[in-house]
Amino acid sequence: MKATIHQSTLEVIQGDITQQDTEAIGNAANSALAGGGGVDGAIHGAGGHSIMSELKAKYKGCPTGSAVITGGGNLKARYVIHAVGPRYSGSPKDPELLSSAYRKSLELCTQNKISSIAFPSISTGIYGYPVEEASRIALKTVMDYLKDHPEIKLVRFVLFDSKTYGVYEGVLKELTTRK
Ligand code: AR6
Repeated sequence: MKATIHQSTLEVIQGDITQQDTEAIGNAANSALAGGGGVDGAIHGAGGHSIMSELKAKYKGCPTGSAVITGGGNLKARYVIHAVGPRYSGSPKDPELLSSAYRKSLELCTQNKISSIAFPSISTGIYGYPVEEASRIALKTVMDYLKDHPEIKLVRFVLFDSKTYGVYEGVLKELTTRK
């Protein structure tokens, strides 16, 4: 499903983030930037060792709610933006931190003149964030950013499984048909 947000496109699809040809892809990383399972493992696996080498050379970790950028190694995408979402705890800080992880990623796009990015569903796997709540935060944060940042032409959410895709699609419909 696609929606137009001001001058930009916001899209949700079911698929594999490692196969996306957007200029950047987002990663759901941990604050040690140490690699791991889930989408992080898939991105490092497909992108090759240069991504971890660059992370180690340039950054000493990344706080939760923030993001760092590297090249994309063997991926089609030229850049990977490693965002660190919160481990779900039920605290009022969870939504703030999740929103901030997306916003900081988008700010890195603006700073690096990246006009298209694909995101996975940050925090909703190993970190246990309930998908509907997380999808609302993710989509709202992106929509708010796109309103002020027409330089970003495309944001695509790439959901791995059909259940998560269905939730994102439903929430995007709701957010874009509301007056
Ligand atoms: N493409 C798109 N989405 C994917 C892919 C893929 N190839 N593979 C998995 N997903 P998770 P988190 C989905 O657990 O909850 C790592 O160990 C997955 O189905 O990858 O933020 C890190 O190093 C789920 O919907 O990320 C951290 O330690 C979503 O991606 C920790 O996990 C996010 O699930 C981060 O946990």
